[in-house]
Amino acid sequence: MTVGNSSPKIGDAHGAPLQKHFIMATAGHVDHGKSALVKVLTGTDPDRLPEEKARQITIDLGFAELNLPGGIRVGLVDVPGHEDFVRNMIAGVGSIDLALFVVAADDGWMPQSEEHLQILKYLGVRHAIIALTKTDLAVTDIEVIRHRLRDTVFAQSPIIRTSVRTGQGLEDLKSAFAAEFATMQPPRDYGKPRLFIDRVFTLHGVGTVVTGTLTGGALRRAQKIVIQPGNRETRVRSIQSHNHELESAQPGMRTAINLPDVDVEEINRGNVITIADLGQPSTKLLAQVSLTQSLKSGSSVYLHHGTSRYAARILSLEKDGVAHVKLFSPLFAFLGDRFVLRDASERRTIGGGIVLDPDGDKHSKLPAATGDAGLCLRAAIASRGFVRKETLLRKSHFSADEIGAALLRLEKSHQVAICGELAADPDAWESLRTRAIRLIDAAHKRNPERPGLALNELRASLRGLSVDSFAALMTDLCADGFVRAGSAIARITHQASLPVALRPIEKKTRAALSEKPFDPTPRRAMGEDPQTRQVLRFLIEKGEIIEISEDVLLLSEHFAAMRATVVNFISKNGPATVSELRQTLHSSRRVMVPFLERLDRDGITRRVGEKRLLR
Ligand SMILES: Nc1nc2c(ncn2[C@@H]2O[C@H](COP(=O)(O)OP(=O)(O)OP(=O)(O)O)[C@@H](O)[C@H]2O)c(=O)[nH]1
Ligand SMILES: [Mg+2]
Repeated sequence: MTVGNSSPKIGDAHGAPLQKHFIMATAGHVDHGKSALVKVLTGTDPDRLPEEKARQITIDLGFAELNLPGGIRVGLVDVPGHEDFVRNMIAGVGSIDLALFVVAADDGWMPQSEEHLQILKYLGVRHAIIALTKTDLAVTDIEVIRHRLRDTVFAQSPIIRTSVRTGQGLEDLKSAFAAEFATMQPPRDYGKPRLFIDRVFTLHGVGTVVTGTLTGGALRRAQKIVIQPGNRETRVRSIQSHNHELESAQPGMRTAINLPDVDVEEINRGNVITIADLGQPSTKLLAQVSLTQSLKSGSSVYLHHGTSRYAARILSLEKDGVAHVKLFSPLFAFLGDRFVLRDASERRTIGGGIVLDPDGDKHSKLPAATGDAGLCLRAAIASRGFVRKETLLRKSHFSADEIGAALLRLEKSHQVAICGELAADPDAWESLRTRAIRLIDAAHKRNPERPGLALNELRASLRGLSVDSFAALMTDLCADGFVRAGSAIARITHQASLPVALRPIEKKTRAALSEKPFDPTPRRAMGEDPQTRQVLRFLIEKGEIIEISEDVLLLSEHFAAMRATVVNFISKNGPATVSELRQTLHSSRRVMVPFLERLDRDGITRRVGEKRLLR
C-alpha cells in the first residue's frame, strides 16, 4: 500500500522517527511546470495515470514525499492546472500548510493562476512559495508577479526563479521551503482526527486501502473508526505513510489506511475517516462567506469541502456575509472549516467561506468568531437555548480540554448556566423556569385537589423542549421549592385539598361506600359527572379510597379491616376458598375476586389451586 506513486505495496515495518510533518501542494495554471518541479525535487513523477502520460497533462492528484533538513517531512500533493479539473485541484489543497505556487515565465499570469490563488485564499492557506518556472525560456519581471499578489497573504512570499532544464533555483526552492516550515507550527492535534479521502483502491491480499491527509488528531493501528457520511463503523488494520508501516499517524501526514472489512464500492473520494463520538453529518450549515461575484439568496452552487464537492443552495445571505446553506447530501464539517463555492455550471470560483455552525438551521442567530472557544460556545448556546454539554462544539477545531476550560470561565462569569448535563443561556433558562413555575401555580389554583401538574401536561405546554432539557428543568425546580409527586410536580408547600364546593359530593361518596362497607356501591352507580370523578380521583390519590378494580372502590379503613379478617381467618382455619372468605366478610364475588387478587399482588396471600394461603 502506498500514498506515493510507486506501485502499490505493503512496505516493511519501519519505526516512524520523530519528525515534523507538513503538507504542501502545488497550484497554478495548466502547463506551467508544477509536475515537472515535483518530479525534479522528489524523484517521483506525480502523473501516474496512463491518460496523464498520453496527454502530458495532470488530471488527478499526484503524491510525492520531500524530506528537508531539520527533520521536516513534507507530503507533497501535485494538483492539475487545467480548468476542467479545478474540482480535483480543490480536493488537493483542502488540508495544506504551504502552497508551491507556480507561474511560468514564458506564459505569465493566466486565468487559473488567478483562480487557484482565490481558492487558496478561501481555504485559508497562509503560506506560499512562488516558483517562477521555465526561466530558460523567457525572462519575466518578478515585480509583475509581486503585483498580482498584492493585498493577499502571499504579498511577501518568496518568489524564486526556477528551471528544470538548467537546474536554476531548485536548491533555493528547497531552502525556501525549509525556512518557511521552520517558522511554522506543525498541524495541530486537538484529538479529533479526520482523514479526507482522496484515493481508494484494492491491493491483492490486503483489501481496501484509502489515502488522504490526516488532520486534527492521530489515528492508530487497530483503532475503531467511522466513515462519514454514513456512519459506517470499521477498524483500521494497518497504517502507512510514504510506504512506511506505522503504529499511528499524526496530523500533517499523508496517510494510507488498510480497511479490509470495507468494500471499495462502499467508499469514495470525499468520504471522511473519523471517530465515533464526533457527531453526525448534516445538510444545513451556517457560514460566513465572501464572494468575488454577487450571489442571490436561493442560488444553486457547488460547495467544495475537504476532498468532496456538494450540490448546495444558498437559503439566505445577509449583508454581512452570513449565509444559511442547504446541502443536497450530508456533509461532515466542523465549525471553523473552510470551503470554496463554485457556480452551478462549474465554470467559475465565486467565493468561499468558513463554517460558523455545522448544524446551522434557521434558528441559529449569533455567528461566532471561529477562533475563540468562549465566543463559539456562547454562540452555540445562544442559538439553541439549551445544549447538552457533551455535544458542545463537538464538531470544531477545539480540543475537549479547551472547550471544558472555556465553559468553566463562562459559568464563573454567569454567561452560561450549567444545569446538570445541560449548558444553557442564562436568560433563556430563567424564562423557561418562570414559564414552568407559572404553569405549576396555575394548575394548583385550577385543581387544588390534584397533587400537582402532570409532567406530561407540563412538557406539552413547554412546546419543543428536548428530553434532556426537560429533565434538567425538573432537577433544577426540585432543588429549589418544588417536588415530584408521582408523575406530577408541585410546590413543596402544596397540600392537595378539595375545594369547598365539592365537599358535599365527597360526603355523598363516603356515604355510598360505607353503606355496605365490604360490598360497596359500584363506581359506575356513583355517577359519571365531572365533579364526582374529580372527588374520586382526589380520594384515590390521597389514599383514602383504594381502587381494587375499575369498578370496585373501597374506603381505606374498610380495605384494612377486610385484609385483617382474611389474614385472621386463614391463620386460624388454614387455606380458604373465595367463597369461604366471601361468606365470612358478607361480601360478594364481584368484590372478593379482585380484592384477593390485590392481596396476592401485595404479597399477603398466595393462590394455590382454588385456595388462598398466607405467604
Ligand atoms: N523549458 C522548460 N520546460 C519546462 C520547465 N518545466 C516544465 N517544462 C515543460 O512544460 C510542460 C508542462 O510541464 P508540467 O510540469 O506537466 O506542467 P504542469 O503545471 O504540471 O501542468 P498541469 O499539471 O497539466 O497543469 C512539460 O512539457 C515540461 O517538460 C522548465 O523549467 N523549462
Ligand atoms: Mg501537472
